[in-house]
Amino acid sequence: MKAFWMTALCAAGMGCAFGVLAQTPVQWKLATGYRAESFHTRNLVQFAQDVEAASSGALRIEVHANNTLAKLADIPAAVQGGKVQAGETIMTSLVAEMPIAGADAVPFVVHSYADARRMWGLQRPLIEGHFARKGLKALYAVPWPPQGLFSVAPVKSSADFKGTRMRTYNPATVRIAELLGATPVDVPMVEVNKALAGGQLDSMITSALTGVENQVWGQIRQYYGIDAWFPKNIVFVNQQAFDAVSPQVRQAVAKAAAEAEARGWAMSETIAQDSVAELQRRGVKVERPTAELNADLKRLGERFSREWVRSVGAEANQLFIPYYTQR
Ligand code: PCA
Repeated sequence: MKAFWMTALCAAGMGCAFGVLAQTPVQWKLATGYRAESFHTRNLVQFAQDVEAASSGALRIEVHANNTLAKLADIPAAVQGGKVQAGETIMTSLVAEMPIAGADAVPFVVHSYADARRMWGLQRPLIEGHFARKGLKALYAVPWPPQGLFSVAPVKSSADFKGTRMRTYNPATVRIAELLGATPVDVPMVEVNKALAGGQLDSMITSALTGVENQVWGQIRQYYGIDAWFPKNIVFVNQQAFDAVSPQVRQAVAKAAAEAEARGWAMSETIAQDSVAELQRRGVKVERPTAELNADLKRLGERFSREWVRSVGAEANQLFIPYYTQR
């Protein structure tokens, strides 16, 4: 009861000192679908520690990694329904409910971390609006390293994909597999190693880091650094849970989130380079795509882009027009 009144007073903006709250800490569970060792999760744990320190223990965020609390695909609904207070997901998994989140996986729009930053700056208000309408508060987003092409055999042109099996992780990769004439095989990030070892995959488009985490060198011989897109993970909290903590704690969360975002982008960029080097050390051939493959992929990207803008409508223009004009 005491906790309830303190929370109510704090929520009403009655000014509650951290000292008082420290006796009745609030706890949020935060679910993620990625491994504990993944840089996104390490960044999340640091975020949780920063919040705890900055709020003098008034808010504890418990990070549950590796799909243990909720499966990656179920995390947004779990947070929306209040089963879990906070979560992390990959934004491109949200396209059914917020098509603009798919901007992250339109091939060959973003070519560098600087481009990705500019894109996020334009996309952020739209994404925040969609989250708010679902009763969620978006906290921060961090990109995966650029997406490259992994293959068990050398690929010379798009014709080499015909009749092969391509690992997919979102609607965009499914469409790309279809456009290449490959069979899409949906495999969660944490099961890529098993699927490869089981001989279920011939290729995939993902980050060099994901290749390293899944130790793909047993089967994968080739990595082409095509930098196709930079998908982002987004961390969010149930708005009611957020509103139930004091203004000072909310401020501590916002500050730690901004720091986590800056830290995460820097980590991603460093890890992008380290991961390619690690693939090479492990005997994966790191090559540029042939001119023919490159041209095929660019054509595919343009087609995907046209389809995407048409299906998303006004919001796509709200994002792409300033993206392409304000350089
Ligand atoms: N790794 C995740 C998403 C993007 C990435 O680089 C995956 O492959 O599922």
